Amino acid sequence: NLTTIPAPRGVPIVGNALQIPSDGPAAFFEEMAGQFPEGIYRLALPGRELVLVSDPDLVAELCDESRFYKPIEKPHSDVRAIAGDGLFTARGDEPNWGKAHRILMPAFSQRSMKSYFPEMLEVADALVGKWRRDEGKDLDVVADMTRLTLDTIGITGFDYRFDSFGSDEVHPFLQALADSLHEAMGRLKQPPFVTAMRRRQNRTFEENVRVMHSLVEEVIRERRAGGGDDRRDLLSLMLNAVDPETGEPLSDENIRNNVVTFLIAGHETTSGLLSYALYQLLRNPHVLAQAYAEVDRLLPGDTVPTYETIMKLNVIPRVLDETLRLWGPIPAIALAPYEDTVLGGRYALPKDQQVMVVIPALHKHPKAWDRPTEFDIDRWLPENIAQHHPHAYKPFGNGERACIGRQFALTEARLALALVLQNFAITDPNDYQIKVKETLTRKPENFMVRVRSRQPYE
Ligand code: MNH
Repeated sequence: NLTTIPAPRGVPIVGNALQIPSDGPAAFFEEMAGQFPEGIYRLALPGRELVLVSDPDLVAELCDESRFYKPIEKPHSDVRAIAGDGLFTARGDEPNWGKAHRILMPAFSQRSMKSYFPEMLEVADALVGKWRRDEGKDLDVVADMTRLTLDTIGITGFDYRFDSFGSDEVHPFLQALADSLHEAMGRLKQPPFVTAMRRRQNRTFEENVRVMHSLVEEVIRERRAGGGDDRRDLLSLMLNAVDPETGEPLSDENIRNNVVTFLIAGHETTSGLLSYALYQLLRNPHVLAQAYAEVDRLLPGDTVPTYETIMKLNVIPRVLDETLRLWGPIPAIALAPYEDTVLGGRYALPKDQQVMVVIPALHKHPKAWDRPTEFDIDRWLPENIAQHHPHAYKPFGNGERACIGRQFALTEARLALALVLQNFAITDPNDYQIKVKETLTRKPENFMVRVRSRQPYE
């Protein structure tokens, strides 16, 4: 009673690789998912096969951590050239994953979020300041949300000031990151011999990695040189704490890799989330009105938000939850079986077969979601959450390899959105039609808004 996993037609040797558009695979994976009502299909890529799953019941099986692990294959294996054995690209059986995970977990507790709050507020205020200066002009939402999230993880995590709001230029770290991620993602559909031949691109890739590594090594050197370390941030934990299980500290190289990892993972996704959230609010004026009403009630006039106020928000968190359903910045997670296994009672998977969960298709699967494409924040009222399919919503991944920064991202995003709405009336002057730009994550490309201050001028 085993069934073959359905597949679209391909061509010899490169299989389906040529069908994957060069500007990124996520939209293609989602579109193909729509053509296979089974909720599972496979693609042939040079030298390997990929299984793609969007059915929530099949995803539920994949999320069983006793059967499946997170494999470090393409694209993770190419991103590993940037982030090494940092948390995101470490293999689960590498001792350095467990060590860093245990050492860093306390830095993501609710208590830690409260301690980061003043710095999160300082950066969010810088965003408001820039938008006040730019009132009436077209504002590049992704660029400014990226300034916000990069500066926030820089200051809270490492006491490093990118000062992105002080410059019109893209920070060299970000340029190197964008170029190297583009290269890493491009390798997804290249046979290894083609990658090896691309000498000039490979040299540029290495130079970009060096730019990022040397900035991070400088940050670490400065902290060490600073002597007495009274901060309780990610960097001080990594430099001073020992793993409760082995009693060992992190190696210098692993610290470097984790600082790189947090600078990247700590900003790319949250900037996408905030950008898509504004996009959704502008397209759903009744929800925008609810969000304004909430902000005007909890933060009247120019009230300065506290951590406690942000935790009282109710509409804005649901806006973020629903944005993550429709536009989660990470469009796929990868899993693989420890042993030969059978999925859904009918699809044979050999040991270590890479399976991708096609998150945008899962998040709109008709088995799990009514009116799947409708932006409805009431899905996230507690009584409705209780009715959700338990494995149809994975914006932060799964199990122990799920996002460590979830609370950090949500705290930062709630605050930023609340402050923006407290201060500005927002319009979409160009009637923006969404176009998605894929890097490792996805973001709305060329999304411009205009703002008008809601606050009296001093
Ligand atoms: Mn985050 C892993 C989504 C914000 C740091 N993150 C993941 C994964 C997803 C994810 C999905 C699992 C990836 C995989 O299975 O390969 N992360 C998000 C989203 C946001 C986000 C949608 C914002 C919104 N992430 C953040 C922030 C930080 C962070 C903010 C840090 C401050 N994330 C990580 C790290 C991992 C990760 C580190 C890897 C965790 C591990 O494997 O141990």
